[in-house]
Amino acid sequence: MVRLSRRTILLAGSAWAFAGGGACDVGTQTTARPSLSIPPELRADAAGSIKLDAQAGTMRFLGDRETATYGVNGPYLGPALRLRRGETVTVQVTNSVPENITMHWHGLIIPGAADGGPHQVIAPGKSWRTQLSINQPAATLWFHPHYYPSTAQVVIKGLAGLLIVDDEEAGRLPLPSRWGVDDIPLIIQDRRFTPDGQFFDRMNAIAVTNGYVGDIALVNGARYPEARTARGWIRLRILNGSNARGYKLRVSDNRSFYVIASDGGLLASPVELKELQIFAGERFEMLVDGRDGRAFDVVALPVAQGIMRLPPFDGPLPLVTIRPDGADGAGRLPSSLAVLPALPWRLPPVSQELAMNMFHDMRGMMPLQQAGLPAMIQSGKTDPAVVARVADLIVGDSALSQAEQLSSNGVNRKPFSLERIDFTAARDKDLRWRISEGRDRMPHPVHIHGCQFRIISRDGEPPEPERAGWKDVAPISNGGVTEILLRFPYSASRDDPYMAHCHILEHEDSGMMAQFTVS
Ligand SMILES: [Cu+2]
Repeated sequence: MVRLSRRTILLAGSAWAFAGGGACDVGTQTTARPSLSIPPELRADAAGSIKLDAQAGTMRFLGDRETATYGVNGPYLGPALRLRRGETVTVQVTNSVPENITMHWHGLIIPGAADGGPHQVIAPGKSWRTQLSINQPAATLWFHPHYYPSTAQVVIKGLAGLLIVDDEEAGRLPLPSRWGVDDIPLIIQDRRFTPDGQFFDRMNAIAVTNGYVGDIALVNGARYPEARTARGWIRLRILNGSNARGYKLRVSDNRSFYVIASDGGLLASPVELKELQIFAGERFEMLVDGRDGRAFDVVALPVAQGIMRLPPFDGPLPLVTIRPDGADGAGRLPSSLAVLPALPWRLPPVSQELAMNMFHDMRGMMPLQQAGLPAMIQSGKTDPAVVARVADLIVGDSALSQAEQLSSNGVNRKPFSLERIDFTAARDKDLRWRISEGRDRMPHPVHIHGCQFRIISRDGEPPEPERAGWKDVAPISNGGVTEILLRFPYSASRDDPYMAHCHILEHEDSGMMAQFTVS
């Protein structure tokens, strides 16, 4: 069950135009469709080493126009790293792009020195070698740069990839697991292009307040691609790799799907849903029954946040078509998946508060109000004049100075500083943290490095069943409070601290991040 706040319902109102079955049966259109590209799997070589090269390239996202891009071992996005529990690998990341980056292993439980946070800078032309010892359950994780304060811009250009942990327990389950055949990765991102076909990217007041607002959805780097898959149960490994946008996903013919895993691994048992909300940085794995061989689309429905409801996100938007009409698949849906430790009956006291703050949100909200956006959302009808005015603000509002950018947002009333350790957490101990939001009414998907945690409660209620397993992103919204139970098995020093931050990358790059040591 997805719980709806009063405000969500209010905003949804009559604009909820989704008409149920068949409304998105656009998969049969005859124009040429791009094939879904499947990122190649990359395992450690015989010497236990993996080489990643962040490089510049070009892609054609829009017909014949070339867009300058970044990618890892390719022009856009990267390979799917596959690591096994118990394995230790050496990763060498080379920076062949003309700006500073880092490489962060999002969701991997590793010491601060290997984490690839903002302190582990890889200058252009340089390499960074680190060891990763894998000791956590099978999960769909990902990697992306984490350089402060320009993570957003390099992720927009394409620096991100999947990191999949495999283990014996998950391997014993009969889940679909043939990569690209019945085990399909979907990296969902939104983008906006300039008139000359380049990625739009500007840190103005609209962006640091609302996050990046694209007007095109890409899946694995293509617009509305299609995939031929095995006929049978199809596993979709979904990464919301968007800078800011959250999605409410549905399958086009209204068939149920079964969520089997959250950020950090398998759930206890599958969760049957018709709709799944996925915030920036989150991953879910789901199984869809494709035994009938009928094509279906994964569709994005409008979300509560007004600016994220601009066209084409103002109605059901098909993201990708899956045609399960190949050879018979072998996977199936087990009734139970993994043993998740029960939350302790007696919870530890709250040892850390993390309040997400927006110091100048009115600077980014007022112009939208003046442009008539909230009124349009309330009316439930898309008004081209309002859409044009808001689009003018998104692209036309001038960039903030760096000083303005870095002081726009914060955690616990302070904008991020690389020089200040914000707090210390105890190692190897159950900890309870309380994450909250001010009065800005923005969703903030909060990511904590160095651990996988469990959500104790969200606004006083238990988490949705699909968020009751291992998580590394805790969404908070509508002035809410989320409590989490976490444990750090490794240390993080003053030189290599862990980060706790909002995964809206424009918030992260404008101060909504804190750093902490573990000892
Ligand atoms: Cu945020």
